[in-house]
Amino acid sequence: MGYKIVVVGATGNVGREMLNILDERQFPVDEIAVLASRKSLGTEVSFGDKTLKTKDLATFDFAGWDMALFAVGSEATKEFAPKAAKAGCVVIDNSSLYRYDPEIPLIVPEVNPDAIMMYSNKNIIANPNCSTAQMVVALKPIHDRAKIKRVVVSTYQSVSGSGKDAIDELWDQTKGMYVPGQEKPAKVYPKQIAFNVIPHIDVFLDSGDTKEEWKMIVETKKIIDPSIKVTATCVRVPVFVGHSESINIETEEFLDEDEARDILRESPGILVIDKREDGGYVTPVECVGDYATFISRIRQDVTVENGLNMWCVSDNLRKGAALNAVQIAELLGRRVLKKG
Ligand code: 2RA
Repeated sequence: MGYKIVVVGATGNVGREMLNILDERQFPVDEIAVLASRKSLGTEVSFGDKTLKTKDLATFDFAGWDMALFAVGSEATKEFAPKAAKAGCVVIDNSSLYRYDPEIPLIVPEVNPDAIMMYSNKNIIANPNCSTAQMVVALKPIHDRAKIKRVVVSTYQSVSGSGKDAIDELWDQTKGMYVPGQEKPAKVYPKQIAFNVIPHIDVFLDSGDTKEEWKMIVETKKIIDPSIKVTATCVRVPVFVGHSESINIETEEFLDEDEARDILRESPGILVIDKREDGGYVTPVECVGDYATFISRIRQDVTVENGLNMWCVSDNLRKGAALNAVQIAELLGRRVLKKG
């Protein structure tokens, strides 16, 4: 016996990855429905060796369905997630809409699985921002061992985080020869992204942080520990898939780099590739399609009493979105619904 599962936003990058991962992990599916907006109605999507035709989100009846993985923007989520939840279908939402609601659990299964029991408050579970997900997987083992006081993170985020148009924009800009100083037409981003980096993701806040930076701060506190101080600088880079992060950590207790490396090696969801030689570290092109949060460049930060530096890379469409959502569905099945 399995689950009746709905994927909402099945034609987007994340929705398609959700279907791929449900199949790859042989999630116990009794029945699946793939939904899209009216403009994408009838589009065919793959689910393993099957081809599914998308149905209309606007008219879909969620009654009798077990779980709905939402991979649409906040507007559509705001309209349809409550309908699904009210019909008894547990919503696992990838948008930012519910992440900061104190009654709604924000979950990374390797980090705070017990929070799943809060789902019944509103029948909704929130998936974290992609840049947060990989970071908290890396932070949690260190926090458990030496209690993290402060995190300084710089991100190098791929364009797939902005969606298909951004991938097309980077591709278009890199197709022609690059002439230094010759600006290429930019639509998705405020400046050229090819051969460039842009220190601006999402909107600017009064604090001077961007909303992407604010998300990493607030979500890390909600998922791991509100006492952790976090400061972030989020940067868009000309990479198609795969977010990278330079993470500096200050802990209450001293933790040497070798012990930190051993702890991380033994921790769920993490692959440590860390050799002090050419190529002894992970780069974004190597993480694409993988489930792991890769960690390299683990070393002491000797400028403070108890400091560590590390490099963290993960597929932002997978651990950063679709994989984490499917892992939440697996956790919900194991702990709560118990079918399959
Ligand atoms: C980005 N984290 O990378 C944001 C949303 N996916 O653009």
